[in-house]
Amino acid sequence: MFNLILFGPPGSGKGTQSERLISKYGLKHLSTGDLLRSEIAGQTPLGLAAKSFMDKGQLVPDEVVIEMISSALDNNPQAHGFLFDGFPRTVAQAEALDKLLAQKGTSIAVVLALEVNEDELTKRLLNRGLTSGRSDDRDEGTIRSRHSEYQKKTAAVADHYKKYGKVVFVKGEGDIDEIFQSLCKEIDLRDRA
Ligand code: B4P
Repeated sequence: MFNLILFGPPGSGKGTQSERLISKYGLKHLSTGDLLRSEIAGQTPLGLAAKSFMDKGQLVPDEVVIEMISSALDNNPQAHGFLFDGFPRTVAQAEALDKLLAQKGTSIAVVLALEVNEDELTKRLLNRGLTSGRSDDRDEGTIRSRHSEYQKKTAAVADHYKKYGKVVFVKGEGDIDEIFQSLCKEIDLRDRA
């Protein structure tokens, strides 16, 4: 089983590159952002609770997203591997993920961290907000809050996996196909058996 985390700040290209990577490598895509938006669309109690955090650019509480990922892992026993997109976003989430994977006799093979400067991130998200219908992409203040949540709570996740030598930084600016090739190169360097 080959499990990877696609890591990076909001707007760094995680969702964009995940689509391509899952199709090339046959991994099961687990995006907590997508899972939460689907709960919101279904107007479930979880979705309604999550929306109030997401609209403010804040992280949804750890216990909510950890439970979602735990169910998703249990519901996909046939998967050859998972691509985690937008998860883990706190050290507590990372520790919970490591434990869940260990219970299944597997672990994270690599964390691919996309690097993009903040002005470019803001530009991309405002641009996506013009067409996506996502309330968290429309307002520059909310986007800045998302960056600040990232700096305060999420950046430390890279340090957590650095301890195990699992983090590789990849330039996330420029041509989408070239970034994809850089990510593939890192995956192909690792044993995917
Ligand atoms: P997510 O859905 O994970 O969204 P994101 O980080 O904003 O987007 P992503 O990084 O995937 O976007 P992409 O670059 O592909 O999270 C949304 C919210 O959900 C969070 O703020 C939080 O509230 C909540 N949440 C999710 N997971 C959570 C967790 N684990 N714990 C707690 N809360 C959680 O796309 C951005 C734009 O850039 C697109 O328009 C794309 O076309 C463009 N783009 C991509 N690559 C480009 C390139 N190379 N050049 C130019 N444009 C590019």
